[in-house]
Amino acid sequence: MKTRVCIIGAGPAGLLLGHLLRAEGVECVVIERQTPDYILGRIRAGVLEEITVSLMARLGLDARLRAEGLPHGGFNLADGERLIRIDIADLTGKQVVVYGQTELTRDLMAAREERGLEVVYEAADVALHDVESDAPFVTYTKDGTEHRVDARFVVGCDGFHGPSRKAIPAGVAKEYLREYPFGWLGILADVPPCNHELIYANHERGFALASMRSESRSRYYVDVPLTDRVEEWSDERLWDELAIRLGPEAAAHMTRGPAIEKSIAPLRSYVFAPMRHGSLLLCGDAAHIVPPTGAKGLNLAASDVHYAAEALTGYFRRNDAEAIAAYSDTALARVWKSERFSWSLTRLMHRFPEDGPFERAMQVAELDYIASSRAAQTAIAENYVGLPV
Ligand code: RFL
Ligand code: PHB
Repeated sequence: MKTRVCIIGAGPAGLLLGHLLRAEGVECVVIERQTPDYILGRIRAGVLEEITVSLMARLGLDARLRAEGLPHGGFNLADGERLIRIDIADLTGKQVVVYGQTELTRDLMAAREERGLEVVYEAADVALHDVESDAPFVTYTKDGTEHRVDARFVVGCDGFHGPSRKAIPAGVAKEYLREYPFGWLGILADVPPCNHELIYANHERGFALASMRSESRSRYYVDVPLTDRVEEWSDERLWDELAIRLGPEAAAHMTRGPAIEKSIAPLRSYVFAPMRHGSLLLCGDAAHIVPPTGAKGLNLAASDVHYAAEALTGYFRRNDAEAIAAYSDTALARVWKSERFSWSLTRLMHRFPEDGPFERAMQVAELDYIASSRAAQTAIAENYVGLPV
């Protein structure tokens, strides 16, 4: 098969990019290892920035998002008894939308046929070839047959474990990594949320987050040592722990219920640079990971895709290669700012095992400052709602 852009991975980044290119008349195909059901079974991000919402709107695929998404004009930082509300609407004039990654992906998947976006699911042994040349190609096997896709560009949207990043030689790349000494244990349950806005809590027993997917579906997290296994956390133990860490006010409004999903995700900060090598561009988790504190992962994937779509459209419609050449620098400038925000909010809201009284005093001082300063709240709100693209 011959096409202009071969996209690897049909997560949110790959599907968004595919739809944006199709909307501009740029021929492309998406190659994905898993089945649609497998992808929709993954419970991940829940908070959308304006960039993500606006890309869905530009595609005209935002009907359900508008109808079912919950606009949030604020969120809360809790520290012991204290609750600091960050009024993002008042401080920035913008808001975020609570709408699950699963639902966003479902909307993008559902529009494939109508928009003529070709996605090959269950493609095994995906491999990239000749990415340094102007004629790269991708091979894969499906149903026992080997296939080859020739393209002008390959875009790696294949997440942290995909093959795309590995196709860039170590000699030209640099990796930045920070691992955290805990993971987030998440629970999804069909119970109403304990609060109408998100609460990020720093308790002496550890971090907790109260989030949601809808008025009747809640998502909660606590941080746990990396050695903990999900089986050690019965629903009851987890609800008890959430009630303690989120504080008496939230606990009083918390409805318990059986877990629909429960899993532990490790936390890391990771950046791979450059995000382009020859004819290969990387987008989303394929190039970077943020800890979930701040809800940046999916939104960063969306901003990468925005830059990549602009660059590829410019190349095919106006014969303009400049934005392709600048793609890595453009995307990384925003990536690093989100990395910084996610890292600093993680630092502020978690109890690190190596921390002593000094580090705790620094957290208290920073939270005091945030509570009393509109400037500090604005800085947080501006980052939370999403920096401009
Ligand atoms: P994805 O969603 O990982 O999609 C990548 C796609 O590539 C496919 N793939 C391959 N395809 C072909 N051949 C191969 N060899 C392939 N290898 C992989 C995969 O099957 C998949 O379909 O990356 P993308 O599109 O860049 O989107 C990024 C977001 O998914 C990610 O940033 C966020 O979900 C991160 N994240 C969270 N972000 C938040 O903002 N809030 C959260 O609560 C949150 N929770 C999470 C998360 C990420 C997690 N991971 C990756 C372990 C929880 C988890 C468990
Ligand atoms: C979620 O609802 O899954 C969620 C919300 C906010 C975060 C992380 C995860 O910062």
